[in-house]
Amino acid sequence: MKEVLTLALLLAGATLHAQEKKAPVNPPDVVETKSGKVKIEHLATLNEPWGMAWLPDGRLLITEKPGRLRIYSQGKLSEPLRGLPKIEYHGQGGLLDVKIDPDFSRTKLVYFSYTEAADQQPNITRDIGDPRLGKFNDYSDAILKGGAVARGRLEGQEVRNIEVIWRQVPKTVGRGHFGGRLLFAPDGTLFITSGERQRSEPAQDLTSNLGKMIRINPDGSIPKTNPFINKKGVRPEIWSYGHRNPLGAAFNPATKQLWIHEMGALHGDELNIPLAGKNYGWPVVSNGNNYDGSPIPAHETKPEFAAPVYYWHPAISPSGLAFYTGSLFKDWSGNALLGSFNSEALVRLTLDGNNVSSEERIWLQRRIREVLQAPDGSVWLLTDYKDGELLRLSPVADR
Ligand SMILES: [Ca+2]
Repeated sequence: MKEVLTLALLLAGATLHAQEKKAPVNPPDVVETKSGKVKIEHLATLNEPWGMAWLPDGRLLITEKPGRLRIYSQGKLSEPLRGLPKIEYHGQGGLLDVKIDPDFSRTKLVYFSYTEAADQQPNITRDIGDPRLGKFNDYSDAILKGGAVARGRLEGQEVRNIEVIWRQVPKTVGRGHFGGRLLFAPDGTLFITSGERQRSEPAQDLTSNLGKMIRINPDGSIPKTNPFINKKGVRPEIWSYGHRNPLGAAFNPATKQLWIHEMGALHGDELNIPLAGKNYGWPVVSNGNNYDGSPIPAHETKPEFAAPVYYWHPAISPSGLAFYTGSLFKDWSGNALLGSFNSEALVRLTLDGNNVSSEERIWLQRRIREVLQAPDGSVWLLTDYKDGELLRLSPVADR
């Protein structure tokens, strides 16, 4: 009987994993918002697009999770660029974010995050379960792997001289939560969001770099101003810890501070301002519960952990974050824009200092993976599907 139950659970997990979210058939091309009508233009179709970055000449780098990096320019997508390392594409893992060097015009360096398999694979057949993950336990994936960040020179249709500048430690089997967003700070250091690989506890373990905000120099060395640089037994690239799976990071231009959001478990998605050396509480505290329904103490009960500035219950499952600084959307100046899977929306937050004063969910009927402001002030989005979209949002002109 017990074996039957185990098999049933395995099958349930496998079925869930195989269920792909279908892209909507006739999504809207104009939506009504609090600040007028917004036009949605479909620019290109991509296979699970994840991250994008502008090149100085106006072309756009876009990643596809299965392991392709393309350039979108003048209405066309390029063939995949050559030269990328071997990428382990499975579940939430694959080719993730892309950014260009702050000094790109001189260095031609592009940075990308991805999932890599370990050279030596363990002799096991499947992952070990964690009841707290409930239906999100994925027993089908036995590859030992972890997130990595590499850089290389962009030359024509090729990325050359690839060097790996950071790796998640330790590599683990199965599950998701790689994090993987990249963000250059105004001082030239590189922030990386590192998820806790659905293992929870590593987020509090300072000998591991899982469940952390990471800060390194572009060559992979450690900035001397990092909070744990000289602390014995602590990984020096850690900026802040106690994070779950952050998939959005941006600098707030009003305060010059780093903002991130992170996925909660069963609800409790968070908006955080990660300060050097601070502990953000996962998995000890959360404003949500585990997927099996077991409770987690709320942030308010343990003030020793830094609380989120805002949270979502029920969850929106945020991915992608940008602060709007353009002039095309006149009412959006200084607002935080987030993509959302669950609510199939662009989420617009109006801020009052570090507080969220209002929230608007612009229902696009699509799971939004990434948000990027274009040089002309339009807002470009990626959607999270096998046949995902590159979208351009702009205001419908007054008549
Ligand atoms: Ca937290």
